[in-house]
Amino acid sequence: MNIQLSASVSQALANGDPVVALESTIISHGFPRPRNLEVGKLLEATVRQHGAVPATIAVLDGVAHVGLEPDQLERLALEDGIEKCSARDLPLVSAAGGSGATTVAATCHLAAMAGVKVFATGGIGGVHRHAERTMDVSADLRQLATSPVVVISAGAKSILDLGLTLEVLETYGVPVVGLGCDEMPAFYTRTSGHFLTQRVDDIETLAKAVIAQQSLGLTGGMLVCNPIPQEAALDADEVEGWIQAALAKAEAQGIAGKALTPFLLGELVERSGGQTLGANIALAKNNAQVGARLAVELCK
Ligand code: PSU
Ligand code: MN
Repeated sequence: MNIQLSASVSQALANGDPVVALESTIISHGFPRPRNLEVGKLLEATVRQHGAVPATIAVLDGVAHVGLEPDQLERLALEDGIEKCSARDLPLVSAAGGSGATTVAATCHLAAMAGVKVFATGGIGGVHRHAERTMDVSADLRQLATSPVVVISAGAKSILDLGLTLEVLETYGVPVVGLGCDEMPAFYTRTSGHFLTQRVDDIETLAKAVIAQQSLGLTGGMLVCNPIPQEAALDADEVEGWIQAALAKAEAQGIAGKALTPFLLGELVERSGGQTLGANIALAKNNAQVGARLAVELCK
């Protein structure tokens, strides 16, 4: 078997109890060691505190795991050679017996296969700036259109073109809903200037929308935009400065493809003198909390 559920996830699903998927690229490629292990544990603890079972998803020695034991989470955070896996990388990493961290796309796919309906992350991948030239559009968007999973995010970093990202999500028929907000949040900031067409203000209404999506025969996922808590938000102009510098360096070094997003994330940490890390933890925790509350509501 190439996919394995942890004992706690398998039991929760069998009992109809709430489960929240968590991605692992945020751990392996999003945070420096050993902070990344603390973040992985914190997100799992947050999900538990709010009444759901966490299912961190990753590939270890060729097996796709939905739910990790503490020693497996530690391997993921601390081991060298953990590959960033989007959905298309899963077959090859699995066949080679390799280990990989799953992106939003790969996590959505594996969560859906296991029967997990809610997934909390930090930010999704999307349409990169100048995609009209590079055609760099994250597979996260296509997977959101395919896998029946609700993704709780703080929007997307403005290393991307958020306007074009919303256009592609519209084309793919993915519902995008602001949780208590009218604009697509830009990860570190609560606003972006890009307005959403749907908003909900409470988890009960969000859960009703998820159930309606299924009963209307709409087969894909949903993107929930949950802005970073006010007290953790960063200054938009300062963030834009770091992003411009990071993008210029990537262009100068010819960084493209799957290496681009991790490169830009690393540059932001460095250029902000680590300021981005605190914000990133705050928003990811906030999303884990919302994910758990939604999963609980959906089980009622
Ligand atoms: N954006 C972030 N943090 C992240 C990622 C994106 O702010 O950790 C990761 C997620 O795992 C996301 C992936 O699914 O990068 C997108 O990569 P790409 O653009 O190569 O599809
Ligand atoms: Mn890409």
